[in-house]
Amino acid sequence: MGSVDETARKISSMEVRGALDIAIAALKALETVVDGGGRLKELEAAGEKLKKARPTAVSLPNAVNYVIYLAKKHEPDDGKAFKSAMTREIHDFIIRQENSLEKIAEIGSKLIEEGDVLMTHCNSDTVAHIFKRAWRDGKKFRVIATETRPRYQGYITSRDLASAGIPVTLIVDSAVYHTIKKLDVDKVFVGADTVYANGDVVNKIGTMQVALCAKSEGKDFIVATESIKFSPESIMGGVSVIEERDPKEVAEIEGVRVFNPAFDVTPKEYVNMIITEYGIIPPEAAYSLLKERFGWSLTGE
Ligand code: RUB
Repeated sequence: MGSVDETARKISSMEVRGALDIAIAALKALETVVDGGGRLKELEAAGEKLKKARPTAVSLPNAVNYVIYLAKKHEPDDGKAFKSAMTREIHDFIIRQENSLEKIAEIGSKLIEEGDVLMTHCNSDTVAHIFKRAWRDGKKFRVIATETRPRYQGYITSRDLASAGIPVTLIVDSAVYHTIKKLDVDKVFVGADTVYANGDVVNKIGTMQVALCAKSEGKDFIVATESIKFSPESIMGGVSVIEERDPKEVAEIEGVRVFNPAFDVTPKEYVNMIITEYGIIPPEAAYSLLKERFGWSLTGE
């Protein structure tokens, strides 16, 4: 289980971060279990470890649960058949996730217009793919990236976009409202860690503040997410555990308590649209997408 332990450690410590990358890393770790001759029992044990690595992004349990579903399907197969079927199916699932990223980039890039001023919060690979695709297509625009305290994922976004040639302006998180007005932001794009069946979106702490500012100024607030981040449990009212990280990430001041939540929930009323690999949907359509795409997990198999 070396690779499983190592992957769980990297996810917890945020060496691997971002909801899609977390899911893909978990899938690759489960592939190594299959490779080492592991079957349903071993995959279940590995899956539990991986799920515990970080609590909020539903892409992680969704990825693990899908592999367990496949393992149950193939459990009657003999060792060799099990291994080859599981290897192929997990591999195909990873490829589908990577293709989803490209599809969302293609769909989302069409929403960007010449001369746009765009804003983003945190670091979403999905959003970065949209921006880079639009830039490659020849559109000229600029991006405002929030710093994203306390882990500064905005630096990753800024460097990534700048290296693709996209003009980027970095701001502190508290400058969002002023900047939307002063620099005339047209649209806000963010990623997601979890999307609930009612259309509410869980993403990096501060996302809701950005959404409030966007709504107050009448700007589009757009969420870009692969369907692996939709939460089947939320159909029955289940909600994500909002991760609270080490206070030391924020500050160490004697006699002062620090509260360090890593995510927040943006209610659907603040979300204009969700871009998925199946197309653009209004947040209210999250339930239908879940029923259509997560049938395998909703049957209780
Ligand atoms: C990352 C974050 C990202 C989503 C989507 O938080 O909130 O917006 O995970 O990312 P953290 P992606 O840095 O705490 O993991 O589009 O890359 O899946």
